[in-house]
Order: sequence, then C-alpha cells, then structure tokens
Amino acid sequence: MSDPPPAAPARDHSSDPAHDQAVRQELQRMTRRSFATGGVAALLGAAGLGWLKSAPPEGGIPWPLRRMLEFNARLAQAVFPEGRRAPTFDPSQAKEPRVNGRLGLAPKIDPRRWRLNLLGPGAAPAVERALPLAAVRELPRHEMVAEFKCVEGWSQVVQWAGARLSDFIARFGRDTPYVGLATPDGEYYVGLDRRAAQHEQTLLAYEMNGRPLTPEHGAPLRLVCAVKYGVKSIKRLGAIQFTDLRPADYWAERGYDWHLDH
Ligand SMILES: Nc1nc2c(c(=O)[nH]1)N[C@H]1C(S)=C(S)[C@@H](COP(=O)(O)O)O[C@H]1N2
Ligand SMILES: [Mo]
Repeated sequence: MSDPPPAAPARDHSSDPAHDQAVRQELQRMTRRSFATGGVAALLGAAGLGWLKSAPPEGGIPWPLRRMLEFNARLAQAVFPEGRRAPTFDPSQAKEPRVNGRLGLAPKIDPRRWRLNLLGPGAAPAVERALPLAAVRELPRHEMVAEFKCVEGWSQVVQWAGARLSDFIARFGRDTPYVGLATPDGEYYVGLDRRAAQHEQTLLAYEMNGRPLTPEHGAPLRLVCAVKYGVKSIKRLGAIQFTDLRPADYWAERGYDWHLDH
C-alpha cells in the first residue's frame, strides 16, 4: 500500500479565517431551522468560535457548551429508549437523497488504493491494519430501507447495502465504549457510542439504491446509522478507532448534541 492516509484526529483550523467563515456559514445554514442546540451555535461569532476552541476542554468538549449539550443528550435519550429500531420502508419508496456535506471529500482518491485504517488507542494513534474494501464485502451483506434525516429538516427514504458495523467490530475491532470514524484526510470525523455502533441498523455501506456509492455520497465506503441524524453517517470512511474515550465529533465541536438520536 502506498501513501497511507493520516490517522486523522481532529485538526485545528482555528487560525484559518477562510475556514471560520465557512463554519459560520454552515452554522447559519444549519441553525435557520434551529433544532435543539441551534441557539448556542447561532450565538457564536468568529471570535466566539476561536475562544471556545481554546477554552480548556473537559471530556473533549469546551466547557461553555457542556451543560447545554448534556441537557440535549438527556432529552434525546428520554425520547428514544434503548433497543429501538428505526422504521423501515418498502424499496419502492427509496429515492436518491440530495448531496449534503462535502467535508473530507475534496481530495481525489483511487478506489483501488483506498484502505480503511484501523487505528490503535490514544490521541495520536498508529495504523494497526489497513483493510481493503474486500474485507468489508466478505462480511454478511445486509440491506436496509430507512429514512435518512438531516438536522436541517429534510429527510429521504433510501435503500442501503453493506456490512453491519457490529459484524465488522466482531471480526476486526474491539468492543469498546466508543467508536471514532474519520475521512482519509481527517477533515470530517464522528463519534458513536457502543449502542449506536452495535445497532443492527448501523451499516458500513457500499451501495445506495442498488448501485455502488457515488463519490459525492461517500464511495467507496460510508457509515449509515439509521437511529441517528445524517450528520453521523460519515461519507468516505478512511479511519476507524475503537476507544474508551469519547471521540472528537465535528458537529459536536460546533455546538450540536453529541448523540444526535432522532
Ligand atoms: N465526509 C462527510 N460525511 C458527511 C458529511 C460531510 O460533510 N462530510 N455531512 C453529513 C451530513 S450533515 C449529512 S445530512 C449526510 C448527507 O449524506 P448524503 O450527501 O449522502 O445525502 O452526510 C453526512 N456525512
Ligand atoms: Mo445533515
């Protein structure tokens, strides 16, 4: 394998004005429909974001956001009990979802050289294994037709095919409290708790609506977590980490609830 992608923990863009501008626009876009924590995000100007990022984190979350996020997490958990499944639909109802979010999709990648990096523990993890797509395809294939919901207010019934993340963990991973996932370039990253990671409706998907994933929908491999908002369904996976510590999460760092159950 050549040029292994970086291990991809959160990158610090706080000194990049263009990035701050992009984040502000994204926050404005996302908070227009203002669910749960939108109010917090809307209050943050560029200076606010910089300050929050440099505030001493407590459990990985800048402390000014913690109480609000914990409140929202409690709400989400109260509404959606353990063991619930997302509703499923007939495949005839499935349609192409819009392309939403391109963080981490910019670099050109060669699907034949693509690998899913299994990271060791810690904040600067080593790549322990680099798996080709075939390793995921060899796991039992599951199809799922579920509603794909974005926090911005749209949703779409989509048919997915792939391997269960739980099967992947049993074969290649470790049963840890959390799983962290990142794009090959580390631009986008999400964290899942064990319940979401082990959920039967959480797939490492390689097909959408009966065809291989297109690049803009996350080829060659993406996550689809039907019990969470679309934010968690990271496209173009590059790295995965099994960890005892709650992983960094791109949108949680910007004011959204870490769990994002729907
Ligand atoms: N790599 C990456 N994955 C991502 C995002 C992103 O910006 N980059 N956006 C997320 C969001 S907010 C949504 S709603 C879904 C949208 O998936 P789609 O473009 O396949 O509809 O992807 C999620 N996964
Ligand atoms: Mo989204």
